[in-house]
Amino acid sequence: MPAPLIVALAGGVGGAKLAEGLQAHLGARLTVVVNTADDCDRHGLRVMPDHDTVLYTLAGIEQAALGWGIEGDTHAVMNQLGVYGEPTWFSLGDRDLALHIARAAALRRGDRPTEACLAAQRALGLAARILPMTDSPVATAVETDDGWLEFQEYFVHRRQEPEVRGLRFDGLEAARPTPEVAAALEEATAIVIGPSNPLVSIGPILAVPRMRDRLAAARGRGVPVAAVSPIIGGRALKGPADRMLASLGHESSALGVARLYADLVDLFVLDDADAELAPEIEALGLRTLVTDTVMGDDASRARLAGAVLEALEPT
Ligand code: FO1
Repeated sequence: MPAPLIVALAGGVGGAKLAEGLQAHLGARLTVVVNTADDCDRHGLRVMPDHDTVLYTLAGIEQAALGWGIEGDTHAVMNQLGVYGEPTWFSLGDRDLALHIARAAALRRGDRPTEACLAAQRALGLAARILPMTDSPVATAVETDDGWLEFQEYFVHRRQEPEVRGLRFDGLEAARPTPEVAAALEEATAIVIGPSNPLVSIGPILAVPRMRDRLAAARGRGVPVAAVSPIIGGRALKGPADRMLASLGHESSALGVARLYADLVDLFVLDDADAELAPEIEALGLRTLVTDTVMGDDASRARLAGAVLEALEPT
């Protein structure tokens, strides 16, 4: 029995919490493939919110109350940027800015985003590895009644208030999984889709050309794939996933998410609160694991991760 090599797909906060639980069990045997379609240029620096949220969470330094940024960070630079007339609605802490400055320097030296991100992970002493889904620029655009908005303009500046009528992932056609992502999926003994937004966090990862083929090839080799519902009792614990599912014509429920992943996964993990949906999810051809999926602290992150890993072990 080969030692487990788990690949998790994650977006922001929810996926990062499960990734931390998985890292507690797996250490260096965990690779997290993160969405890069939320990435944006701020003040001339490349910010990678989903990578950085997972990075700080796996390093144990994330802002506990918000899930992103660094706990206890200061904002002297942001305040001074405001003095110079720079926009300050996308709030970057001083220590967070150090990552963006170091990464911008690495990119200018010709490093790929993957290489720059791996260097930051080594510097913070991470056991697990985080891989951007692609090294090509991909940007989510959100269609609203006010027209198309850049993702962070929608998510942060407009506080996710506009109803989402459509999504676009600009740059996707030219994107490919990085060699590191391709190799990780080749070597994986199991794959876990984290409880992130299925449309704008997991969706872009799955939409990278060849990514679904590589996931299907892994399943064809008998590699089990699980997905953890980001929707509990019809609601997202954080973020706009519930409203976005509804406004884009899907059911905002664990069953609605299971339908999105039905052709990709073997096991669907849903919360005790949604136990009555299990039969309909199993009717899609999926195994189900009904458990407590709320990750309020490190112990509950590790517990959920352990339950998922156990359910993925070959019977
Ligand atoms: N989210 C906010 O709601 N307000 C912010 O000012 C903000 C700043 C920010 C800075 C760096 C970073 O990595 C993430 C940040 N986020 C902020 C969260 C970010 O918009 C979301 O985590 C993702 O884009 C969605 O998953």
